[in-house]
Amino acid sequence: MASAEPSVNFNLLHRTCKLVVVLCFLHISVTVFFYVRSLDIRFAFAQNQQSRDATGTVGSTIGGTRAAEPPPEAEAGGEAEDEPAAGRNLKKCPQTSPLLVGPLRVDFNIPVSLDAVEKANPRVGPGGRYKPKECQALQKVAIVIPFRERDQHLKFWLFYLHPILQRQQLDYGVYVINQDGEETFNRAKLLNVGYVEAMKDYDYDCLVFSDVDLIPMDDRNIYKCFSQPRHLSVSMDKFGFRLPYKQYFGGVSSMMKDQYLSINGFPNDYWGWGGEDDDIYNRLASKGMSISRPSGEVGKCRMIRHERDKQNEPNPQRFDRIAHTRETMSKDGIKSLSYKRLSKETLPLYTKITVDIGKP
Ligand code: UDH
Ligand code: MN
Repeated sequence: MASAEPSVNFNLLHRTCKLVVVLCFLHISVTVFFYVRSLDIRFAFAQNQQSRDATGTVGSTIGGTRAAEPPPEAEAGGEAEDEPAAGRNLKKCPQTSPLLVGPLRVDFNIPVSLDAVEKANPRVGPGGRYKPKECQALQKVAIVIPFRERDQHLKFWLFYLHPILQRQQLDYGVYVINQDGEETFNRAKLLNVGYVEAMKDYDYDCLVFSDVDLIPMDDRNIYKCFSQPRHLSVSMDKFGFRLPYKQYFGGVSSMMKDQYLSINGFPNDYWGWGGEDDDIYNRLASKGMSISRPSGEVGKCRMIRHERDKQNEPNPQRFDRIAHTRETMSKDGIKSLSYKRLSKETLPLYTKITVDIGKP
């Protein structure tokens, strides 16, 4: 009878050991998972935040995406560092920037602070203005963002876009047009305000209109203008990386100043979500313009997931309105725009313009 006891103890010991081994294994797996994930995030940060040193070379902290090399158009002169490009007889920037790296990792789990974005982009001036100093930019681009209560999204936008836009060698400024008050949101009217306000600052020749929550996944998707109006967000994650329909013009688009003016800008009368992008498409089509687009590969982008905002419900009038663009476009547009500017803040990474645009 005495022999039963040690065997029970042995079984117990055996099971306890097994449990300990399983727990250890679980612990190691979890640790490895989070370690690999943090590597991923650090890599994404390094890749997207690569900066250029004073000589215009790409920094070497990039995570192996590109070797440091001086851009071919860089000047060897000893001019003052922050002297503007204009008036220095700089060579024109090349058609394709040598600083581009191609596909980018875009991740919205990284904590982002505006201070850190500011530090990572020392060449971006007040109001979110930048121009390359190694060459004369091919275009002067105003980037207009319609906005209300999306501060988290704006942080990500600034974090990702400033490094990309600098690598694209653009002379650019960022304009966040903030709709004041609680009335129904009006995206297209805010974009018209952006046009007027940006032109007061500088002789921009190209306008890029971007939602605050859309981030390109490839820096070869150049935020500039083309001989035809351009649709840039052609391959969004939320649509399974494809165009939802052929005429789709929402998200991010660009137009030369004269293209924009030739369609009388955008409609001011689309309150709430939807339809304004189709109206803009109709305006362009009615003037015989076609849409230029990057390839599906270069045009990949991510939208930061979100719920529908308050006061931006789908506009029930949108179908009726887009059926009559041709009749309404000459009356409703940039020529008939009216709004009240409440403030203009020249912040370190962008210009914030708060406006009263009225109500439906
Ligand atoms: N916007 C704001 N604040 C608002 C509303 C819109 O800043 O309150 C701007 C912002 O730039 C945004 C853009 O307008 O990116 C377009 O609005 P949206 O992002 O709401 O449009 P989207 O088509 O969303 O992405 C539709 C609602 C999705 C609901 C999904 C529920 N799962
Ligand atoms: Mn959105």
